[in-house]
Amino acid sequence: MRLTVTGVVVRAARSARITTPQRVTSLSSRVFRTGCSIRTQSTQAAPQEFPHTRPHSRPAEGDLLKSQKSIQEEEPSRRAFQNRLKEEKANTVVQDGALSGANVSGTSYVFDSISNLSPSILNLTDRRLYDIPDHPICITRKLIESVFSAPFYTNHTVADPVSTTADNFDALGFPADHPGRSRTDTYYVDSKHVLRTHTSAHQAAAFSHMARTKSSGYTICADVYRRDSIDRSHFPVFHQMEGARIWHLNQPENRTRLQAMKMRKERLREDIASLEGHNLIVEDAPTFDKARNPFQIEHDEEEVRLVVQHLKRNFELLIHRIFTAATAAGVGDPSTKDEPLRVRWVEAYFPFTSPSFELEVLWQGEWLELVGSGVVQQPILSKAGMSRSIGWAWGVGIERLAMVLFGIPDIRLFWSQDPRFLSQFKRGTVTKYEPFSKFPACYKDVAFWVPATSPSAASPLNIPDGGNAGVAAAAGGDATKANPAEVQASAFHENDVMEVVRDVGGTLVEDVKLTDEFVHPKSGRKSLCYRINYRSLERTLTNDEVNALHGTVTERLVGELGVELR
Ligand code: FA5
Ligand code: MG
Repeated sequence: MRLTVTGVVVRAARSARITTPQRVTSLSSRVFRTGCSIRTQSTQAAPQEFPHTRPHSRPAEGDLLKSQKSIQEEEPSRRAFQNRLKEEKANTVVQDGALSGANVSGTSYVFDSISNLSPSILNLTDRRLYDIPDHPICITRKLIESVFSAPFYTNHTVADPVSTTADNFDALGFPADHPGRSRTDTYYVDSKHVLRTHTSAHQAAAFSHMARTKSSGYTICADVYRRDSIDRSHFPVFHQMEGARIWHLNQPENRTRLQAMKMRKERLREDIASLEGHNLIVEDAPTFDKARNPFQIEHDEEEVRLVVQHLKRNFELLIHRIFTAATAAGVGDPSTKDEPLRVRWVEAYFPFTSPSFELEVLWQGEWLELVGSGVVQQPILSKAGMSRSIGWAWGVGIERLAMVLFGIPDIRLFWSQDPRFLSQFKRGTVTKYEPFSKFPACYKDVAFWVPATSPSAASPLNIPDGGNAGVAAAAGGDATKANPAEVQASAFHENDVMEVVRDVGGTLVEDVKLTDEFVHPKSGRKSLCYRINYRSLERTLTNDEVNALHGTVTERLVGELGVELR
């Protein structure tokens, strides 16, 4: 079903200003703190830091499995090591005999049997690209904030990448066996802490703050981490922004609850009517399916329809702004620039929203998923002290928007420190990215027999094996993204191969593809062959350099994953 039709044509210009003024400038918002002390601060465009609300130093469950005696023996040296970590260089793995750990964002973590952080990922935890004014990630963040701004929204960022498993999974209703919890998909700092897999990890804290302040909405931007496949649109670190809007129930003493609900629906209608129009082509079917994507028992269906309508129209407005700015900057296929933009809402399933939706956009001939969203689960709002409120939340991938906005073809470029990349972007401005050169690729194959068990699959806490080769979308809650047609032996996970390659090759690897797979007819052993494409974005790699990298990859696959080379 098509709802809105009329194309928008914006003529190409070398550089287009973002069309909306940066309305965040007059924002007067609050900082969220442990306990209740709240710092009020007036800002000039800078969003608020959104710190953790829970203490970090909980005992690791792996330790609880050990005998009391061994804990007594180990405890003093463990504590001394933990103290020492505070003085160590931040974000590097420190080893001391049998103990290892790291200082991440000022907090010391001693690794346990669940930890699976690699040095290369730790090294990326303090880059804060969303805070560098002339960086495309920051420019895109500001553009989103200009649509979701005061007086309805306060805008925040969170620097500390570590989240408790309680915040990242439990508080959001992830079942114990959800594939998103798997060590093959998620980076565990220790058994109780992860590198956040999505910005929804901050929902509980944000909603509690909203309950205290009776505020109506927020955005939170942060870096998120997922063990994933390697190609031009996947990187183990990317950026998300979470947005939420809540309508509280105001019930004056002389009104019944029913009358108050009626007034709130009226307010919702007014809020929808006040949204700016747009002229995208929107496919929006099926909008609701009561069996697959149900209304919540606490909700009034008519009101949910209004909340969803507000969510969808508001997000469409953002997409309209982004694509208008991109087209004006001359980004995209010139042969289709006069055609109206097509977007579609499809059903999705998250443990923390119902009903849930994703928005996809037709970009260069393919449907590209931009955002996951839905009506917030009422128990989450109730737990935060808002049992009588209703609202929506969404989580958008900033790189996905930025690649479209600036025409950036490879996600690795966002991490480049090459001035030929960085000098192309200016705050508040959308410019078409001009590739400075394409350097030659160097392909290397590695073929091996898969072992019967793998390090990631073995977990004393029974954190599930992901079982979804190369698909880490489940770490954001969407379990339907896990691929049931598993091609690997169940104890072996492709993401472990990816992690070794990423750790050795870093941004010098463009992609890794499975090129051959077979099972030996007699022994039943499985063989896999991966093709690794080494290509720098900044220079030509020498043969010796690539051979050395590939040699290290091969050695580590054997040493760490127990594969047998063919
Ligand atoms: C989530 O992460 C949910 N937390 C979103 C959400 C928030 C739903 C609030 C409901 C309410 P998902 O895994 O689909 O969902 O990721 C959200 C968006 O992040 C995607 O639509 C996409 O734009 C982006 N994204 C996901 N994986 C990647 C990736 N590997 N690389 C780049 N962007 C990604
Ligand atoms: Mg998704």
